[in-house]
Amino acid sequence: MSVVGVDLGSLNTVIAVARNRGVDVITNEVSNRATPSLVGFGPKSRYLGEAAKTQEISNLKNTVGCLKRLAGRSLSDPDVQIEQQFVSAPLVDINGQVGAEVTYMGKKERFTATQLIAMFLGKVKATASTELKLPVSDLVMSVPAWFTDAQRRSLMDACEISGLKLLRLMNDTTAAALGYGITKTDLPTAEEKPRRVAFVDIGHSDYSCSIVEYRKGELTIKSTTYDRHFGGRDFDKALVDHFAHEFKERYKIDIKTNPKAMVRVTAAAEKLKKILSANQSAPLSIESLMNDIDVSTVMKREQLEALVAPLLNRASVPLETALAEAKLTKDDIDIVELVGGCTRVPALKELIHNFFGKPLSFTLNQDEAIARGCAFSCAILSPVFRVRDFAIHDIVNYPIEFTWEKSPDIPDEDTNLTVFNRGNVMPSTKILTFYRKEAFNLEAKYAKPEMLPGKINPWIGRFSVKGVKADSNNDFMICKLKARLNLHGILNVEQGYYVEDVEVEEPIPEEKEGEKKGDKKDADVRTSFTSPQSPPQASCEDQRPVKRSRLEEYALTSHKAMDTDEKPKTRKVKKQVRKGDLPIVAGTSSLDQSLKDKDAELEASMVMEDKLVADTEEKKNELETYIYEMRNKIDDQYSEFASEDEKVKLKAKLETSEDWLYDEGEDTTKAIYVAKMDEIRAVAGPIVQRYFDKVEAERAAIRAAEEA
Ligand code: ATP
Ligand code: K
Ligand code: MG
Repeated sequence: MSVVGVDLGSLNTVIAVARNRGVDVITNEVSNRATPSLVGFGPKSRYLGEAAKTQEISNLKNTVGCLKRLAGRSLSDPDVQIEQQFVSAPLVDINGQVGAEVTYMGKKERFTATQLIAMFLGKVKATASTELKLPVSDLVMSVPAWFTDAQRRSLMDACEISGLKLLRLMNDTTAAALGYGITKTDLPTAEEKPRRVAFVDIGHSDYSCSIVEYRKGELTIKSTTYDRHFGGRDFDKALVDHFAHEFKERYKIDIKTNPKAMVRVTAAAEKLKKILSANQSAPLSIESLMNDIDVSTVMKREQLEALVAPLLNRASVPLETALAEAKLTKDDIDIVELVGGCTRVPALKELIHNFFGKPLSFTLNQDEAIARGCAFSCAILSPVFRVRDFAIHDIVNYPIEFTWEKSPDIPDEDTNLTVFNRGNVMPSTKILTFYRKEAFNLEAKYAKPEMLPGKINPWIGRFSVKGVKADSNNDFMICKLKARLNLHGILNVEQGYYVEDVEVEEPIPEEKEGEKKGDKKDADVRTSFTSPQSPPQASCEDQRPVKRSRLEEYALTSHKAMDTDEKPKTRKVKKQVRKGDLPIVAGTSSLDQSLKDKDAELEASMVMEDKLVADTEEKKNELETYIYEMRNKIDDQYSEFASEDEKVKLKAKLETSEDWLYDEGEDTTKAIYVAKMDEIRAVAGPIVQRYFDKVEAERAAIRAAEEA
């Protein structure tokens, strides 16, 4: 079984695998350690990753990038309109989901963002499996911390469609933090002051900062903040806008009217930007950019900095917010670690350095840290590896509330409750308690839509609780629901059951007598919901109860047994005993299983199609190579093993085969290439055989001589 970590970047995707007691980043089919996150469509097959990049300029309308940023979005989302500036294929609406329209195998086709991501992940899977020489299934993948439930579910569906088993969706900076911490042997103990590290990740499209506290065997994310539209591509765009203007003035060409020219200038701008990270000035020149005009220009680093001043001016905001939310000051931060390609920009490095007032640390590989962290996480979660456990306490970024219809039996019941707050630990489970006499529904949604990216629908899910009825006294059923914000950062109501109050007599634990703990226990039940993972206090108490008056009736009143004998002291306690399950029917933004199965089937058939095209191409190449090889050898190596007549015949065969290859054989089926090869082999075979017989005879003679 494989253990794989994937950093799905908006520009590049990095794949790491756990093996040989370590984690390695693997290379793809052209030996690159990062693969372009691109999907392209052609007349016969798809182009995935590197192939899509190679075809990009000649296939703009059918190439889709920024894949993950489209996940879980709708076309009308203003954020998607921003993405369209960076995606060359036209984005379209597909039943409320954004997708792309492309020409594939000669036909106009539409694929949802989820399908497009699944296609790309299929390539990731193939790359990993080629490298590991194993079928790949389990993986941990990274995601921006600011992704919502719908965005995360889209990525999860994509994994399923591509036949991958996602063990965890991990926030980008959390993955970097895990990679950093898991290898450290000198972390403070539980009693000591934690080590505090700020991780700053600025990539191609977004910027995140997490403040992380480390103690032996665990990390806790204290805050994660972000700028969702801040990255290398915004630098590139500023440069392109500048050059578009310059070229209009100087060369009288308008590159904005020419998509190919735009792409070429964007590529050149990115290169120039990178050179400016190490140099004070850099040239840019492109031949025959438009209307046969060559362009060339030079830019200084300070010019670039002036062009991106609006970005630089807001670059410290995520850092300030991160400290404020972690309730820490700059002096509390021990180490500042930078990851992501864009943190190589000197102006940003300087800004971050000045902000924290301490030297920056680059102990992590900037481009690979997140993928490595994901692979570590996968190793922790996978049964095949034994890894020192490392606890990861992530954080809730958007508050989540539940709403429900008022119970007809509780006229003054509240109808909403915030269950997860920003800053709460994630993953976590909360138990919600309802008093009901009949089946009911509840909905989960983000409590503060204004915090969400773009115009993402705050709705998370609808949960119908079945099997609820009044008991024989026409009294309420006490319904308990387990709401879990899970490892992926998505919300589910995982379980429903009902309980009954039963009075039991129990010994009073000596040490707890009259102590606070007893009170806490009461609080546990008195409040409307509690978190089994954190002590039942503060946060629970702070929440508004589902319905205070009802709850008080059920409040647990523990009291000492009244007898004053020397007998062991006992008390009567009302305990809630689980009596049975309540089925829950959930509707979320995940795809219905039937749709997912359909997409998975389609994906599998496209994979087969691509494989057939690739195999056909391979057979054609083999044939071509064979023809050239035989032509060279027949007058050389094989010359003495063929009669004149055989030579003439073979050469004629090679010539007609070659002609055929450039004519009707240019584009045919795998079977025909194989047949053609067999035809040549039939003629060449006896000659080659004689050659090998001779070689073998010589070898045998040498062996015999040695043994003699
Ligand atoms: P994201 O995390 O935003 O989804 P990503 O993970 O694909 O994107 P990275 O690989 O971290 O992004 O970074 C890519 C960006 O970093 C590109 O814009 C690239 O041009 C930029 N970059 C890489 N090297 C340098 C450099 N030396 N100087 C300036 N920018 C650089
Ligand atoms: K990346
Ligand atoms: Mg990234």
